[in-house]
Amino acid sequence: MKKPIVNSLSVTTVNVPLKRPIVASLGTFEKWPYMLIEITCNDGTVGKGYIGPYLINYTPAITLTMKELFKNFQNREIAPYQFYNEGMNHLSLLGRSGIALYALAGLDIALWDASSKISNEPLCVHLGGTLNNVKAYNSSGLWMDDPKILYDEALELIEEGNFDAVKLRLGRKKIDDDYKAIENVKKGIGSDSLLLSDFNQCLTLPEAIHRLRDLDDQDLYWFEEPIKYYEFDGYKQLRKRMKTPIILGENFHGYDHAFTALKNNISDFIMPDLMRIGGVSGWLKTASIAESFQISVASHLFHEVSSHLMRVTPTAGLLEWTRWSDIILEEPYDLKDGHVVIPNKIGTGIDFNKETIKKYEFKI
Ligand code: SMN
Ligand code: MG
Repeated sequence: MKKPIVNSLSVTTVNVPLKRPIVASLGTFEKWPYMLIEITCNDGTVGKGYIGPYLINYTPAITLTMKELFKNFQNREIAPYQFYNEGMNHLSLLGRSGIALYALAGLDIALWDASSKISNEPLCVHLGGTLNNVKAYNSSGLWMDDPKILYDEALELIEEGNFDAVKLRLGRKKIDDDYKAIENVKKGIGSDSLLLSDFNQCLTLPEAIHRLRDLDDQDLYWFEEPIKYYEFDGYKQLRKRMKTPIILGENFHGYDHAFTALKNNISDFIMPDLMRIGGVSGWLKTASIAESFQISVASHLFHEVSSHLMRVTPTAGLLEWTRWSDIILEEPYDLKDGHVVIPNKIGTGIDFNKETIKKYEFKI
């Protein structure tokens, strides 16, 4: 049976305001860049997807890379997984990571959306799964702010979607301020909720040994990225020393990186990032790798497509949810009892908000 032909690509970049600025050790962000990708096929199907590559000034380079990569797939019958594998081989010449991989991921996400629309089913069903809600945690706040404001914010985050899990950023200069932050957030969320923590790689190994040992009895659900993401030996040491599970993965560039990390036993759980792992195809490979190591998979940002992927991830854990993408979408996904509701629509159900594009389009 013939499949529709992939015709054209459009990439639009927006730089949108955040309701709560991100104050993290990796930087302060008042705005967040999104690249909106649309791929049109000759039957009129339009596959849509987005990536969020952190640094707005690099988006023109990613757009050009995407356009160049797309030439390899243009005028061919749509085949997302085939295109991804060819794309990764092609990228060997540039490096299978960084902005080249982000570009391939953006194309891959839009191609899978188109392919599930052509099959007339939601993405998770197209991938062989079933439609259901996905358990999530609220990651929209609790930044490295003054611990005093965190009680109210924690309450707000729980109430936002009847959540029972939130994530707090840690690694303040003084450990007492981390303790205060934990205490205030715990008061806000109550004893039945999970408290996750994220250090955003801000500690050296000796600092992490001290800080994590001190916080090891705080009943935190996980310690995320305490040290630089590539310090595998350090992660192994921390895992051996701490009771609290260690997680990383948002900085895995591609499934091969995830494989090396798991082979080296460096974490208890992983959290691939849809963009950095290489889109839907990169995620699927990573999910199989995690299954073979019997490691639970959380997600990082991009909750819309990630929620579909969690439905076909055998060791799926918690989905990360934020409000940041609401502004670019025609209809943000609903929340129900701490779960993300995958809409019963064909594809991913992602449609871009034209007003937002008009107002926040980034042009060089
Ligand atoms: C994070 C993600 C994006 C920007 C800042 C911080 C964080 C997370 O590492 O895991 O949500
Ligand atoms: Mg993180």
